[in-house]
Order: sequence, then structure tokens, then C-alpha cells
Amino acid sequence: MAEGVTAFTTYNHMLMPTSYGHPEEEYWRLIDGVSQWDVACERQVQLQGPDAGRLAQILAPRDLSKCRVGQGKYVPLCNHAGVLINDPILLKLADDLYWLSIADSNIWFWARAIAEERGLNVAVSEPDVSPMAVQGPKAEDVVASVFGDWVRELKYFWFKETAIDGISVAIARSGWSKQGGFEIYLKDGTKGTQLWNIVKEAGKPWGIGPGNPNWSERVESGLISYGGDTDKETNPFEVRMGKYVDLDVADDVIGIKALRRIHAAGPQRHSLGIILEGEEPITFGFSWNDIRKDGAKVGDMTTCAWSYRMKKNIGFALISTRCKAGDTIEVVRQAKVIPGTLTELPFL
Ligand code: THG
Repeated sequence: MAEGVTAFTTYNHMLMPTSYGHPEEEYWRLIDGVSQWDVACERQVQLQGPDAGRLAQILAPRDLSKCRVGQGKYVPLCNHAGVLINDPILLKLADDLYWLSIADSNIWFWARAIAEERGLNVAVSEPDVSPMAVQGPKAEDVVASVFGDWVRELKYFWFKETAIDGISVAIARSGWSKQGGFEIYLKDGTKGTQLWNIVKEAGKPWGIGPGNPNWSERVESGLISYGGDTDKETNPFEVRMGKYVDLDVADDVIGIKALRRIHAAGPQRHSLGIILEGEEPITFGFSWNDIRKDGAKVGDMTTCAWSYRMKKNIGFALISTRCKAGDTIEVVRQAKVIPGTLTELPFL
């Protein structure tokens, strides 16, 4: 609030800042500089105990056998029908301790129920952990100035536990942008303002300022948002997450049998980009817009944003696999149609 937040959304039943009142300035700060985000709503589901690793593998249709302590992995979570129900980052903190850093759906209930039903020896809980992201090309200099040059050696999604002024944190190279950066997992929610101010102070020489997961940059970069770009039937193959599914994991992994069937049959929909005609920003609501080709509905535009770098309105299409990059389509908006062209993702 002290930074001048002007809008919030709800995510995982929490408030997440979505604007500080200067959208274009906030965008360029992420692209050219460094931006500081309160993403405490990326809540953790903790798996702890002798069967923590087994439960993680039962929940995720991605081979986790080579995941090391200190490593993170992007994992699809599916239900028994192979439908995506979340897309967390999994962090392995110890052989018997994992976090799922979740997107916006209730995984705590799910994980606990599965653990009980399978008779596993594991405690599922929510730890007191609140991520803060530091994103942008200058993020590494800022985070290194606070925590030391060792952070420069961290590989993507790897993390290390440390402390600053007595505040326990884990530092990961990750974040929901493609501009590079880190996430600082704060392990004591009462120290949030203190940690925020440490990073804010350290970042001053690099022009740090407040921001949030940036809608324009994330569409340019092709990052999907679970729940926004997915529906009640979406499987990982439809939203470019097929590379995170290992079809040869054990049969007791939830959804794997359905995923094998879906993969063999070939998915019905896939994700492409859309570049809309026109040189002015257009606002769309949060609901999906029909995509038509030759007068018939072929898919949905799930999100759209003004790209400050491309100077075009760009969106994501969840669309019939009969439609390909290069095809011209029409997006329906309030009974009017806007012509556009399909492209591969990411845009940039
Ligand atoms: N950080 C943390 N928790 C999160 C998110 C985050 N929870 C919610 C949400 N974001 C989870 N979803 C994603 C989606 C994409 C990525 C991370 C989390 C991501 N994807 C890259 C990509 O698609 O190009 C890299 C994937 C890879 O190479 O494995 O980073 O952001 N703590």
C-alpha cells in the first residue's frame, strides 16, 4: 500500500497487486531495469515426511527421479482425466521436504486427500512462506548486492536457503517473466515489509521500483496463466506443456493413463499466438472471445494485451489443431469482428 498500489486481483484467496498506476512505466522497468513484485499469493503446499517424494511423483506426470535437493522444476498437475488442475514450480528442499509453489487453485485439499487415500506417510501443510520476485535485466546485480555474488551462479529454477538481517529466505532463479530474475521465498510473513525495504534500498542505484506479473510482457513471452488460459478440459499438450509430461512414469501417477491416451489420439486443440489488426490498444474483458475462420468458430482467444514492443494487440489462441500459424482468423468482440493472423509462440 505504501508503494502506491492502485489495483488488486484475487489469487489463491489472497490479494495480489496488479498496478501501481503507471502501466507503461512499469512495463519498461521490467524490460530495461529491475522490478520488485509482491507475489505472496504464490502459496506453497508443503509435503514433508518419508513419502514426500513419492507423493510429489504421484501428483506430477513429469519424471522427478533426477530432481536434486536445491532444484526446482515446472510441473503440470492433472486430474485422473488428464485435465490440467495447476502448474506449480516444485522445489525439492530435502529428500523428505518439497514445496509446490502453486497457481490459482486448491492443491492443498487435493494433495492431502491423495496422500490419505494412498496410505502415504507424509504431512501436507501450508508453511509460512511468501515469495517476492525481483525481475528484469538488472535483477541479478540487485540480488547479488544484497545476498552476495554466489547468486550469479544459480541455474534456472535452482535455489539456496540463506538469511539476511536474521530473516530466513530461499533464493531461486525464477519468476513469471522472461526478463530474468529471482524469487526470494520469505520464511516469516511478519518480516515482509522489512525484506521489501532491504531490496528496495539496495535496488536504488539500478532504479528499482514496484511492479507485478506483467500482462503485456507475459503474453509477448508466451507464459500461460492457469485458469485464465485453460478451461475445465485443457490438457498439458494443448498449452505447450507436453515437454513437461513424461509418458513412461509409473502407472500410479495421477492422470498418466489418460495422458497416454490423449497423446496417442492427438490433441484436438493447441496454443498459438494471434496478432490483431490495428495500431491502437484495445481492451478486452477477462472472459474468452470466440475465434472464427470462414464463418465458423474454431477456438477461443483466452487473453489479449497491448504489446509495447510490437505496437500491436497480441493474444493467445486455444484453437483447433486444423488451424496453423499464418492462417488469418477473426476475433469476435461485442458483436464486432477484428481480423488477425495466427503465429507461433512466443511472440518475442
Ligand atoms: N513463481 C512461483 N510460484 C508460481 C509462479 C511463479 N506459482 C504460480 C505460477 N507462477 C505457476 N506457473 C508458472 C508458469 C510458468 C513458469 C513458472 C510458473 C515458468 N515457465 C518458463 C517457460 O514456460 O518458459 C520456464 C519453464 C522451464 O523451462 O521449465 O517460468 O512464477 N514461485
